Amino acid sequence: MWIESPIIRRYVLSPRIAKISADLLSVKSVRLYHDNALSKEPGCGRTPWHYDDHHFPLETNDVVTAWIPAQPIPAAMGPLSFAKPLNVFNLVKNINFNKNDTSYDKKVAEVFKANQVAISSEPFEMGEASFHHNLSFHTAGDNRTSQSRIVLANTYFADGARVVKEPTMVSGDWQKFIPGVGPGGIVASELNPVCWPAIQKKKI
Ligand SMILES: O=C(O)CCC(=O)C(=O)O
Ligand SMILES: [Fe+2]
Repeated sequence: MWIESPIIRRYVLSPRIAKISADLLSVKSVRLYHDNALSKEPGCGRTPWHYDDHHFPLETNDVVTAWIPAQPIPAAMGPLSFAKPLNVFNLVKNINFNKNDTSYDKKVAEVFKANQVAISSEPFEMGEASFHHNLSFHTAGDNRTSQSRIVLANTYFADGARVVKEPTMVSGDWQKFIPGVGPGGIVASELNPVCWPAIQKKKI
């Protein structure tokens, strides 16, 4: 979207959002992996528990997604919710997902109970934003309102990261987001600009 829309570009390349991402990762510089519009329509079901690592073919764990609602998100609209602490992903990484039933959710609930995992689920007011690491285990409820739940989610990563050697099916459209760079290459295509530090505009 950021390539086509000047408004979205200002948002996606925002030094303020990118600096928060860099600070959270404790890295000096971040680039954009991709932007994303997530519209959960009225009646649409839950976002199953998952962490994002598998979706990004980036050979680094310094990856963060800024998930920013375009309207308030009350509990009934399915706010993004997180399992805490960050290392919960270790407890769930071997549970197999089954798209035909709720066995995955049941096993996750068992692991949470056995390990006293805390779930943080809060509505978002207008202007509130959330940032999640690529290993953060998260979910979102169904949209039980009559309005679309629209969110813009930008994913940033530490400058210098490479594409993994063997991207998988789950890596999705990665070549669209990193054009001209193959497995093992440094992720620095024209679609992965440095968003922090901000490039100084030269005065002429
Ligand atoms: O918006 C959602 O329901 C899920 C979003 C998500 O999983 C993500 O941004 O990583
Ligand atoms: Fe996610």
